[in-house]
Amino acid sequence: MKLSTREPLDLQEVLRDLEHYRPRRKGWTWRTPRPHQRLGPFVLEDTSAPLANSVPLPSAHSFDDIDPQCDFVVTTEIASGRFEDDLRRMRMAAWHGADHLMVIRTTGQSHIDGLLEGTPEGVGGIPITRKQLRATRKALDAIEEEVGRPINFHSYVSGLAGPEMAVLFAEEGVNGCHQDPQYNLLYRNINLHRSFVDAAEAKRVIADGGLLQIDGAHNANATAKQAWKVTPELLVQHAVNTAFSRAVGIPADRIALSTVPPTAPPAPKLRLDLPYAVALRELFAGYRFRAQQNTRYMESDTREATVSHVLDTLVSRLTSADIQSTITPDEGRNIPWHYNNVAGVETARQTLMGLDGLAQMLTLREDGPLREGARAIQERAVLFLEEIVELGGYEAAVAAGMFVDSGLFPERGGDGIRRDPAGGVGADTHVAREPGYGAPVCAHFGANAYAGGDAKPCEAIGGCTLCDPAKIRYLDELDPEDNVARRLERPRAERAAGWLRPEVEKHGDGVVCVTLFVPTQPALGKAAALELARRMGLREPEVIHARVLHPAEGSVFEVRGVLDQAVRASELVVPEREARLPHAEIEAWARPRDLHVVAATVGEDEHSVGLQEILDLKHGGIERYGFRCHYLGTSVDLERLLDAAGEHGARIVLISTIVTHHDVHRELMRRLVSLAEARRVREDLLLVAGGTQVTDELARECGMDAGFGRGTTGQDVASFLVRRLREPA
Ligand code: Z97
Repeated sequence: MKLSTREPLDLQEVLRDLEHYRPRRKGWTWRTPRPHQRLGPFVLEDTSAPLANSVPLPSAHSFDDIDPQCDFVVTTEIASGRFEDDLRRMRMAAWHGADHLMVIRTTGQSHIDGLLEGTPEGVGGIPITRKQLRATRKALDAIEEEVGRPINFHSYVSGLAGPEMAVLFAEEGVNGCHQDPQYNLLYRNINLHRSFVDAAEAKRVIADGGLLQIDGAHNANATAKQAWKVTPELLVQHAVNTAFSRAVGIPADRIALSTVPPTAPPAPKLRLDLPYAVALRELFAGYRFRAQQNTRYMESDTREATVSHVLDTLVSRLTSADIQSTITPDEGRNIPWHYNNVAGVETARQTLMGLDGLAQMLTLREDGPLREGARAIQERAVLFLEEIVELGGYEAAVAAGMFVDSGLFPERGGDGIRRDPAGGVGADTHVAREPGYGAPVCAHFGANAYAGGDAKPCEAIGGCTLCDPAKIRYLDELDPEDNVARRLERPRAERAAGWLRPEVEKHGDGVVCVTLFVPTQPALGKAAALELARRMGLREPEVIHARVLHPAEGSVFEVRGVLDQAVRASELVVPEREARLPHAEIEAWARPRDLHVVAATVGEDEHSVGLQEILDLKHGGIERYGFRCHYLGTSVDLERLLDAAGEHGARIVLISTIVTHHDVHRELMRRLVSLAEARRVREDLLLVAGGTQVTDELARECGMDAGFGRGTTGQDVASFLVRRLREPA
């Protein structure tokens, strides 16, 4: 399957002949570091190989459109509920720099003691099935070719069906997974013995399959009442899972410790988070770190979340991270939408590029509060381990509620999670192996009658599914209604008919979000915002974010609602942008003609940078083609502008108007046109306006000859001028 950058992902093509699809590669891939990389006007230090296709950061327009890629792998977590919609989002995220795509699974799947098949719809994530994994891997194989960088695909192996999931992942080319028996026990109340027995088997498969394993310690941050106080325990949780994983055979560089800076401002974030980050990286040197972003204290303010994420990323850069995992800044509202996944990824890469080369300029102090704080956390972790031993071991500690207790150990809050080692989901389901037990498969933990000697264990059956994929049984769909083919009927019909609807998550869901400021007290303002949204025609309006600006003066609301409208592509008028003329052609025509231009920002507008870029030789403006530019300055009176045009014999008048209060930009354009008419010079002049909110349509509506908005270059303006001036009169 090959993608065209100009075409949407063809889901029919993804689904075609999946039965025979095999992943192109297996195992985890890191980025290729490229220190001292020269890109555009800069030399960058902490970067990796560039992408073949991508969308650069917005400010890149000012820097030759460079799109440096940081040295960390960047994750985004996707949770739409329909895998076919996840795929489109994955493609967008990959273009924005994500190369670790995690899918959250549907609620409750970790309690299902076996595998699911087909492509049912999920809640809060997708059911993980063979078909869903295979289709996703197939799409990602094509997407990684499109962006020119390997993409790691990831989901969860914890849960009751852990070993089965691990085998499925290894068979289908999933590259990374979460696996941590403590997660089962603490957060899903799955039986302790069952969880650890399963974990041994699952970890063995993960080791042989070359998958990267991420642990689950971060969940204590997310669950504890006071997340910054569980830091000693987090070190213990990492130690338990890491030691277990090593004992089973996962190499250190395939073990990633999942870590979250535990606080958010107004907490003194770096003062608390940095010593913890240092303590962790010191104790676990040689392992990989998956730095995740803090969600514990996030509410619904995406701006606030973004600032916390930037600080989290700073902690990563100041210490280390192999993976910078991003959470959408709207996680607190439970609506991770397409563009919020992209926003999370962009926050990470923008921050990391901004911090490029930091380690060459700063070192963390080896004395003072950082060292003392790190040391204190490490000492408390050792005390924690000693107490576990004193209590009689891990089972006893869990039974005593030692974990996820919000006291800063050895203080205790008495609110830890208690589990009965003999209880929980799946209690008594583990069976002791008989002497002589055997399994004719290659990835298997512990005693196996088939292992030993030179032959592979699976030779007894002529190959296991990991050695001979032809043995894999592929089930297509089990449910005639709840499947991807059914769900695609409407999108396919709509696409064929050229209908376009807004969406945030699922094809054509119609969801839009409007921002309103209402000038009254909060409760009344909220009621007004909802009613106004209804009057805009939005169904099921819901306030997803509110922020008081002043208790009496007003609040700002973000309202989500469904816009039940579709437009037909064929009925839309897309203004055609004329291609730029080549530099040489513009110059050959303009230079010999000695054309004068008068230019100014008008009204009371002091924003002159944009206009100067259009004019100045040094910015590649129109002077380079031989236009004789007379720049009159800022806030210039319109009469004076026309006087100057007369004095210089100018054919061309360029005005720039950025300010739009009271529609002053329209007003100025209209007044210029009527003044020129009153002086009977309108026919002799080309009147051109520019500004961030100016469009060609708007300028012409106001009687100007042309308008230019954001992103315009001197070449654009010069192309227009030459085309118009060389037209026969
Ligand atoms: C993450 N941001 O890092 P279920 N196993 C482990 C986990 O941490 C999780 C699951 C399984 C988060 C997203 C939190 N972690 C979610 C070690 C979940 C998921 O299907 O929800 O029971 O398992 O991944």
